[in-house]
Amino acid sequence: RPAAGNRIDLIGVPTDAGASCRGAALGPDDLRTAGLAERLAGLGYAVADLGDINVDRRLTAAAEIEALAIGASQAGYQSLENGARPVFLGGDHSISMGSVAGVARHCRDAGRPLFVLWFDAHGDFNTWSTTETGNIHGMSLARLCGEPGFANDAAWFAEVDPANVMILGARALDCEEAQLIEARGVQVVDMDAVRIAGVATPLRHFLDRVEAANGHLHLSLDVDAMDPSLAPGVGTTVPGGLTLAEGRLVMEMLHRSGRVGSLDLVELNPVLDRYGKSADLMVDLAARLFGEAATATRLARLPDLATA
Ligand code: 4U7
Ligand code: MN
Ligand code: MN
Ligand code: MN
Repeated sequence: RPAAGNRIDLIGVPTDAGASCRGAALGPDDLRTAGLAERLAGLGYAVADLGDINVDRRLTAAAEIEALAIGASQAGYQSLENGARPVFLGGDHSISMGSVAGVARHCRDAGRPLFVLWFDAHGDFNTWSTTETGNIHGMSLARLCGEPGFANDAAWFAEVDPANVMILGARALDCEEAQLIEARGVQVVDMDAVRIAGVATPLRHFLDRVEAANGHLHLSLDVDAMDPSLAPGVGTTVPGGLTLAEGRLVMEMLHRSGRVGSLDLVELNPVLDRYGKSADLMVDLAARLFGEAATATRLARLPDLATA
């Protein structure tokens, strides 16, 4: 059996019940077709594809999301308890209500602080009282951070401390959503900040905090953080996103930190994609996150972590 830390579990969570546009339910198979497992195995990991979490498609959207959240939370918790790193394949971003809750449960039981990097064009910090669309994928981070109005008193659920969350790549926050994010003290590195200071400096500060706390870092990668010219296969494109170089730099810094213990790959909509472009990009970013192309020369060029 390979050493702990060297095992990756792929967990498919095929749903688009959280979005207004259908198609993200096909995401897990599209990521498989793009060769995700093989690419990670090629880096030396023992990759186990645990298949998809199944759900009754006759449920209402909210009930489907809840059922999948329970399944994702339990599968992720089990994967971490087994010493593997769970990679959740979405599905729209509502799946993170379950995936991150399971990771949070593991961290609570293990006595380790959880940090979340929410890589996204959006804040996903709406609640049932602030939402302008009613789409549940726009509420996942709010729910995880303990906003009221969600059924969070279940055993599968655990909260995330908003002070330990950084949203990176934001450029489409709704008005009330932005107020709530600020009130809760979630750090936002939006695209204006990226244009001014780059991705490396804010990320370095965040990673220094994770390191100092001996924390577990979860990356929730919504591919719409990337520029739509690179990732056309998303239901909610917003112009002015991260470049390929910026996306890769983020992944390489995360890899070098050695702190990423779990990952969501979400919001891929194969129906809207062009010749697998967005799926390929997600596989590329995931591979970088797990150390592809991480030569000593390249890593030496990355901005220093205070603790490195
Ligand atoms: B995603 C939105 F109004 N804020 O709440 C909403 F702009 O997971 C978008 O980040 C949510 O893609 C986007 O519906 C959710 C909208
Ligand atoms: Mn752990
Ligand atoms: Mn999102
Ligand atoms: Mn988004």
